[in-house]
Amino acid sequence: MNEKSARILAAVFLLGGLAALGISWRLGQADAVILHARMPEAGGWTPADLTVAAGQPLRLRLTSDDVMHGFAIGQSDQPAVDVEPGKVTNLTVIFDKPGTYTFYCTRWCGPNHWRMRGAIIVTGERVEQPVTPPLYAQLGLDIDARREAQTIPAGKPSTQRSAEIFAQFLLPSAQSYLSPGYYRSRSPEQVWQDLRDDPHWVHYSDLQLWDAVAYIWQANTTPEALAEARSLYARNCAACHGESGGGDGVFIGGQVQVQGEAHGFPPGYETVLPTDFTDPRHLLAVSPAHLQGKIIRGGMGTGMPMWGVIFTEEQTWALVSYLYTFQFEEVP
Ligand code: HEC
Ligand SMILES: [Cu+2]
Repeated sequence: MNEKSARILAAVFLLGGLAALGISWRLGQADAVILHARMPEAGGWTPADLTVAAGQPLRLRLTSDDVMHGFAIGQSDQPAVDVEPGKVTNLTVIFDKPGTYTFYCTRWCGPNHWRMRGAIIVTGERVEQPVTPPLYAQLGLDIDARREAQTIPAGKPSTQRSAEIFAQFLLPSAQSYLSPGYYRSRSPEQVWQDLRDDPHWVHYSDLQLWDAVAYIWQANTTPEALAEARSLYARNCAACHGESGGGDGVFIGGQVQVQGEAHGFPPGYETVLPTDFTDPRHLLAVSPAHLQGKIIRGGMGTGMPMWGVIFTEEQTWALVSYLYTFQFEEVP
């Protein structure tokens, strides 16, 4: 309903003697927050912090002062809405749980688009929840250490190739290789080495063992998770890491420029390029726990954004599985 017809409706109610309804409608408009979107260089979201009580509606009137932006709330089911220049998008959201939620821009509005974030502080009685640290922290992994695989496959490992090798996984001796605890804490290269050192697998060739590594990866994901992650990747990661994972996304030219400046260095100084996920020496040397840790925490000044406040834990694991599709032949 547009504003004009709402006003007319309210007037009609007033005439009908329902004054109270008209007043409450007016209050409803008055407590709406006007949220302006601007490119990060021009200030990002204004205001950048919003506060609302749990269970209370937060009424937003979203508008853009420059280009097309998008609005979404991290770790919520709220679908993203477009924020168009010169237009107002009304949105009402209600949070049941107190806490701090991150809202962010969903349209690639410029090279610093991913910096366009704000916070919604939801007040209320907090139920103390035990916090489980992410797996990389539990394992004490240094996710900033450079790693390089010494052993890489001669070709792309495939889960399609050999029925014989997969029959092995039905044997009790191979079951522990399929457990999430094992899979998540080891790099593909370490898994390969474990199999190579296992007397049960001694008759298999190096490439067959890589196929087994791919099988372990596939057993720890689902086609649905990969499909969700593919779209998350296309929307949130491809602009830097590249559509096909090569680290050559369309925003890289601009990003390298802003990198140094953002940290007070001259342009082009201290730049880190996005990881090339198609490089087996790199991706096969890092475990799912490492990749998830990087996604959650971000790159500490390297330009890799922090996604922990945006995605759910399931979504981060799905993204991790998806990244290995740049190394392993995909599930048909
Ligand atoms: C603004 C550019 C940018 C975007 C967007 C971006 N990244 Fe990155 N990413 C980087 C840069 C730069 C690095 C390398 C520096 C580093 O490792 O900290 C990196 C590194 C990583 C690493 C670390 C790899 C390793 O082995 O240490 C992972 C994993 C990763 N990105 C995943 C993602 C995912 C998943 C998304 C989307 C949800 C994403 N990135 C979006 C720039 C970006
Ligand atoms: Cu934007």
